[in-house]
Amino acid sequence: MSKFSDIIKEIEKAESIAVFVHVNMDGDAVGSAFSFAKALKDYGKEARVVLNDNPPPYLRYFADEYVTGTDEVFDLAVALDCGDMARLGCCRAIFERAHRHICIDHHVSNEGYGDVNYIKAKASSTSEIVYELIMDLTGKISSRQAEQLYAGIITDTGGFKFSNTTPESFLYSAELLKCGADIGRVCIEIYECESLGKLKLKSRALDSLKLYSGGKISSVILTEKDFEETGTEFSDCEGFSEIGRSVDGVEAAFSVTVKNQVKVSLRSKSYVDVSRVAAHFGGGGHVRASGFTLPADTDVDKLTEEIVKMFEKEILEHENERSNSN
Ligand SMILES: [Mn+2]
Repeated sequence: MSKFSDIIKEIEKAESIAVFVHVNMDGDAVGSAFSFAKALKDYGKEARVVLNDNPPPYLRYFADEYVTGTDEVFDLAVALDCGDMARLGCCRAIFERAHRHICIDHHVSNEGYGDVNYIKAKASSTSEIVYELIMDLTGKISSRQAEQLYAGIITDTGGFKFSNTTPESFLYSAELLKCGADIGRVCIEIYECESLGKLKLKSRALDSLKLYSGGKISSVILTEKDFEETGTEFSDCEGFSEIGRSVDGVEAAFSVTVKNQVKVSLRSKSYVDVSRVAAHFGGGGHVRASGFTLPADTDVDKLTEEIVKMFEKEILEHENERSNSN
């Protein structure tokens, strides 16, 4: 794996730098991208954030200047929090057109598609890596950057609740607080600015909840109709994949969202490696949180059956291993 010094060398050589994130951006994507772009500017570079889309409402507070398309050819393109090039979406061409490429990420499935790759699967979030990188690059973090990075850490760790939380998640958060982050404000922006439509969509998600395999597996399914009737967007179901996992006794949960395409999120509580199941469908992610996308005309019932079967197999394997070791 490359080191920060390799990344800094590339930054030094470049004049114009563009920062990219994954489609369906989340708090980590937005937080790491804008705080990093600011650090690049502080370092004397011309830096720009290039997004696929406008950030969803709950992340708007964390966004600074960005573009959603450009003909520019950048000296250096930096992809943050993006497990593979396909997830750059329509920004992929702009990324590929740049002269040099850096990939900074924490997805275990990332094979490294840059000239320089810094992939640390143990990091809770890309924001955690970017915090370290900024400290090496400029050694300073403004209160604004601190709020952006803190947003990235708390969204990817579920507010320090998920098992991907590291000692660094806490240590850096403490540092970010010292840098002037208003963490109360950050939480209000992310968690307490829900639209009525989003809450109604959540109620539909709860209604759709189903259990399988004696309650070890759960599903949540949202259809085009649910979005239409509640007047919501895809980004409004952010975080819903955790609903199924929160049920007592559930080990593996999945959510299927039908909106222009079929988006599946996989979650597990303590032992199922959902990134393996996601990889089977051409997706990827983390051990406890992964996902994949399929075309809109996918047979959802059949897909549901397939996922349940794969989860059952993973659960059974684990139970066999446990009884063998006893
Ligand atoms: Mn992330």
